Amino acid sequence: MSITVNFPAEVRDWIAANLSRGVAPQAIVNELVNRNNAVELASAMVDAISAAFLYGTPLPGDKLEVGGAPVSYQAEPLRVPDGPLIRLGERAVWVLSRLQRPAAVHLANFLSADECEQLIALAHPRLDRSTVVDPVTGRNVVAGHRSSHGMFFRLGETPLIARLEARIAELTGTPVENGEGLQMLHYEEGAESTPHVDYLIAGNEANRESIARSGQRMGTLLMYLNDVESGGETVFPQLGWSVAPQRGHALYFEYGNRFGLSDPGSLHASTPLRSGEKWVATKWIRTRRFVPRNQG
Ligand code: PD2
Ligand code: ZN
Repeated sequence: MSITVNFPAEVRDWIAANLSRGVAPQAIVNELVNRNNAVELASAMVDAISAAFLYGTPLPGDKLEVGGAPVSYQAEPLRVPDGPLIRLGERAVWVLSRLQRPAAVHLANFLSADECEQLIALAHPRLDRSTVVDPVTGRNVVAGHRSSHGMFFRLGETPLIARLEARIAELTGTPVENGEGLQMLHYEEGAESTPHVDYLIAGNEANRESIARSGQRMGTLLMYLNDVESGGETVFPQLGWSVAPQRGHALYFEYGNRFGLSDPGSLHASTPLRSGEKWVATKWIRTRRFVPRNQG
């Protein structure tokens, strides 16, 4: 049986702020108990915010259900066509493997060698330290979890970009306009991307605004633009699965389901590059049309 109790906004925001800065959930529960909350209520409040962070759902409102069923993520099948060969316009793309959770497909021949080289040539002069939106100010800052360099193309910026975006839309069964601008990443020796999820956590205002403008991120397509000799693999630590980059290959994985939950099992990283360089193009896909900041 569950009961519904009031959840004051200031308590909710205090818990969210502490979880965001890495305070252990149990320490937050202890502090709430020290402030005269029953341990069951303190645990339920911290669990509710932790679940919102884990599953990328909105923070709870001013009511809290105590003793309800625990949340869990149900994976849904990809909209990617079946079979070992997928025809996307003129292009024949080969399926190397598929995975159920997170729903994923690993592809060969998604891009031609010429397309890979053109993307690299267009991006090279525009590279900068990889950035993310600062949780507090909402401004772009150097990304703590990535030591690569990167840049973004605008949607449909060149005929090549537009052609690739149409191919991605056909593969994923999502509209072109749901895609964020294509991001190019360049890793040099030692560069990595530490474990993270790509969906947005509603623990800060910048992410809440982004989700309100464009919906949550629901899928990521990684396109590998060069052969990598050593290191630089995309790994999924909770699965023990790793994908080695190879020119023209792509990895598509989805982590959003129709109930608005995101899959924490999609946690992934790029291992430190041991030699040479690594070029990747990333397309993040939203549940709705992507509206960049300042264009809402
Ligand atoms: O470069 C990669 O393999 C990689 C791994 C994890 C890129 C990203 N995440 C990303 O751009 O989000
Ligand atoms: Zn990522």
